Amino acid sequence: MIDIVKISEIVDEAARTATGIPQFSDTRALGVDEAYAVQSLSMQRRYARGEKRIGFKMGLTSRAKMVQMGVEDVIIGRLTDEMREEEGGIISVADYVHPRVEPEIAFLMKKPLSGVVSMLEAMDAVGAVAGAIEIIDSRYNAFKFDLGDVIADNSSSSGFVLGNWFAPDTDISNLGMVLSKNGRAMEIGSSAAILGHPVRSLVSAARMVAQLNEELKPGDIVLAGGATAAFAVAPGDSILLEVQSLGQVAFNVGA
Ligand code: 0L1
Ligand code: MG
Repeated sequence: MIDIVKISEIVDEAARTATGIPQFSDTRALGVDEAYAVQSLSMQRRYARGEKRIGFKMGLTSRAKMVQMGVEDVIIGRLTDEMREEEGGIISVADYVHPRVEPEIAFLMKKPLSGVVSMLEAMDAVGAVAGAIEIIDSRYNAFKFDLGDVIADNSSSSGFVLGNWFAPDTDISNLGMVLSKNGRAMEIGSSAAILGHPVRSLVSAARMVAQLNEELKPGDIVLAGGATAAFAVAPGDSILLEVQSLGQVAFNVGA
């Protein structure tokens, strides 16, 4: 029988110490429900150490990533206060196993939201929107995992940087996004690549938190998912995201 508690300890310790581990699917693949149970237990360990739950991230939100993983639905992970990195600051790669960055749209919730909701109901619960850079980091060696592995590993949730908040009625349906490294554009995309409209990702988040017996609360941050492929960062890199209508988000990478 699979030991959910033991696996949650292993993924939590890998995240805490930024140490790569073998994927569990090499020996016994985790089902989706088992993987979310592992994620919940590993998050309980973080909360017990004093980290605060501050929201959620959505993953596999682009068609390309779904096809790559052979899945039909998005995945969800939890955000804590310790994952937030300072805009304009320096992140330390020592805090990550092998960090990658991707351009995102973030929502700041002003009302509770959970269950099956429409896009209009979802937007009515949003207090502000922002450009954001997610710093994903799989704890699995060589970034290799199956669906159960990645869900168990908090859906690669590891760090994020937020830009300035803008009014919730800002049109975010099709915003140009350019993610650059050291002054060179590495990924160019549109917010429309996030499930066709980033608010669809918030609708999915509401459905999925309800399945986890949670809800989106006022003050929660929701990262809607990557608009392009992610790329690796290394010490010395300067990362800049420019989002049409939402300004810039930047940080530097240190040892
Ligand atoms: O945020 C994401 O879409 C990443 C989800 C997990 C897959 C990965 O780490 O690439
Ligand atoms: Mg992401």
